Amino acid sequence: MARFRLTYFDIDGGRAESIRIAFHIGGIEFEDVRVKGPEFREARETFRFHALPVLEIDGAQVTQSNAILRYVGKLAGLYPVDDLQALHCDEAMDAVEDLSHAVGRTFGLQGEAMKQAREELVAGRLATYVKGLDTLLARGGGEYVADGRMTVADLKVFVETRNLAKGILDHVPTDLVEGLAPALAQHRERIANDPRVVAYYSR
Ligand SMILES: N[C@@H](CCC(=O)N[C@@H](CS)C(=O)NCC(=O)O)C(=O)O
Repeated sequence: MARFRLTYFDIDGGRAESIRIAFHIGGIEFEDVRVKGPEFREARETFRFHALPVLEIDGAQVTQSNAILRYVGKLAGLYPVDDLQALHCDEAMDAVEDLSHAVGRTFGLQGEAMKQAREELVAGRLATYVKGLDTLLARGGGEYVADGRMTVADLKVFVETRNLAKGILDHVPTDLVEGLAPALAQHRERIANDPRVVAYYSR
């Protein structure tokens, strides 16, 4: 097996979290490099697109969280072989990326500007994406996004819906998902309680 080194910020969430969980579930050894802000700023230009996550495979750098997640998902048996199910997986993963970008645009704002931006976000893009993800879950049969089992798409959706419920985003109600899409909130609990995910968090 190749030597894997995954670099991301030292947070329990974000764009690398589903990749870390997938590595763990697959029993694939990897170096889990967690950087803090100043370290990132110092090393920023060494990363191809000056952003994280970055995966090094035998020293060669690859970027883009969904591309990496798909790759690790294939290695870990968490990505569908069937092309249509794979498409359904990709759709959910890319939708979560859109949602992350929308939330990311409100970072760094202060006071009233932050409040206004977050309220608009909650009523607009967040509501649209939470409801949209709910329809993807319904299409997958209600329990999982695709393939009738837990895949990397479920991990990615779970990390995002859990993030929304943590209370770390000012002006975003922690029960937003429950209110708009109860089945998606149940999905978050289903994935959180999956023994493989429980094992990751209790490692
Ligand atoms: N399309 C990229 C986006 C990567 C990205 O924006 N990463 C953020 C952290 S989640 C970052 O490194 N931000 C720091 C910066 O841009 O200075 C991906 O999916 O990996």
